[in-house]
Amino acid sequence: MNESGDIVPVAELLRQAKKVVALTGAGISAESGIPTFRGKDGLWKNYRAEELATPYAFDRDPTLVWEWYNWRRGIIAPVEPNPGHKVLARWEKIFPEFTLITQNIDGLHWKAGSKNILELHGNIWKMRCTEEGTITDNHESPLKEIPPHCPSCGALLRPHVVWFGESLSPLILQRSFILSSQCEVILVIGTSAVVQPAASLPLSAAEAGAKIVEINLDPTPLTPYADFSFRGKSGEILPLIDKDLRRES
Ligand code: BJW
Repeated sequence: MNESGDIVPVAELLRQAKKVVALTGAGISAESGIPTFRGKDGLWKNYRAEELATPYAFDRDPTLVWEWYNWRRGIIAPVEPNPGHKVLARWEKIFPEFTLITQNIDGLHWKAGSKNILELHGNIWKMRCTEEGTITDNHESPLKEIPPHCPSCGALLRPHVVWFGESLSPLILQRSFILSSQCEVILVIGTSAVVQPAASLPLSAAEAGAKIVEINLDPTPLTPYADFSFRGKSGEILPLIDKDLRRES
């Protein structure tokens, strides 16, 4: 593992690569002002995940769960993508095959201009009818009605996100594993790498021969498996790698 934080060999690795995957987590949006989940200022320091991000919590108290999402939508709505998001959007244009797999539901990668995104855990700006399964875009913030109801059938709407104990979209998950196992480099950015099955993607990439480049403020369970590990802010490190890529390309 290279923990020196040396940009040059990573830029060189990327320069040779045709198939690149980036897996992002809450850390990439932290510099835009969105709290992460775990850690000292994490969203779950004050709210217990089991109380809010589970289907059982929603069945028990949909109003409480929607109030939490309404609060988070209010935080996310005005924020802008940071330099980390923007570099990933640019890389979609320079690599022959670049796939962005995100655990984030904040929509900031779309806002930064990325187009080829696999959202593993859904999107906070979408709602799903609990009866009909219909998915609709909804950018209202604050929400006028809590909990909101389906305009077509009157049933409860829920956030179109993946809670603990729920399955991820099989199509998105399968595509994520296939692309990870085909890439030459996987960048793992701003995730604590503890939530499954997302945390297995870098390992399946490595098993198939890919190099792992991790960018995180802190070490994670993935760090021992990383070929290159950068300790720092993704909004600073990604632009440095990008600058080196531009310099010699
Ligand atoms: C910076 C930075 C900066 C800060 N720059 N870095 C196999 C084994 C064990 C358990 C399981 C398993 N399979 C399934 C499970 C159960 C469960 C699970 O994984 N539990 C573990 C916690 C143990 N998984 C599930 O239930 C999943 N479903 C599933 O697998 O279905 C089948 C199944 C079910 C049950 C049993 C078996 C099979 C679903 C997981 C859904 C996760 N949903 C959430 C909420 C989404 C909606 C919402 O947002 O409200 O997704 S949980 C939350 O965690 C959210 C995130 O996407 C996800 C990951 O968090 P992330 O992004 O890593 O954030 P943090 O805060 O943890 O980390 C931030 C990192 O950034 C830190 O490391 C910082 O250092 C760093 N950082 N600033 C760079 N500027």
